Parts: sequence; structure tokens; C-alpha cells
Amino acid sequence: MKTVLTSLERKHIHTEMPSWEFVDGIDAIHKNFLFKDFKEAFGFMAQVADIAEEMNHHPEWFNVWNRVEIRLSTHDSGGLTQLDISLAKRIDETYSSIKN
Ligand code: H2B
Repeated sequence: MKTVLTSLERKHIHTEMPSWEFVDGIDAIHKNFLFKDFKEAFGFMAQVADIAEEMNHHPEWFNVWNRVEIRLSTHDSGGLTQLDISLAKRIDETYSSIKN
């Protein structure tokens, strides 16, 4: 099982991936993603679903029309691990490939 991140690794998230924010009271990070419409949002979710299956690491998420909120944490480890950082980076790449 993956070990939870050290405080130094958490500082790195803060400096290197500032768009991901720590969740109050829970050991998790989250980020909101905006799309032009539901179809674009759902296409993004489908791509992230494939990545999650490939990694066997899955997001908690909430979708309303053109907005997707994603929360990442490693349930088996009880908090943030490197798996969450890896998945967050791949989610950001997916979002960039859709929006750029
Ligand atoms: N996703 C996340 N985010 N955390 C986990 O601990 C986790 C997962 N565990 N996806 C995996 C699946 C585990 O439940 C299976 C049995 O490997």
C-alpha cells in the first residue's frame, strides 16, 4: 500500500500544482474544471475514467452540466499519496488537451 505524503511532498503540491487545493478537514485535494457544455464535460470524464481504470486509482467527482469538480485521495491509505499526484497530473494534461 502507498504511504501518505510527507509534509515536504505536500508543500510541493502547493508550489508545483497550485490549481489543486487542499480540502478542509479531509486529507484530499480538489479542483474545479469548466467546459463549454455538458458534452465536452462528459467527454473529459470519459477520458479520465479510462486513465483511472488504467491506474486502478479513481476520482471522487461531481458534475453539473458544464462543471466537473474532482476530489482525489487514496482511500486504501487513508489520505493523499503519490497516486493522487500522478492522477492529478494526468487529469490536468487531459483538460489541457481539450481546452487548448
Ligand atoms: N481509488 C482511490 N482513489 N483510492 C483507492 O484507495 C483505490 C482506488 N483503491 N481505486 C483501489 C481502486 C482498490 O479499491 C482496488 C480494490 O484495487
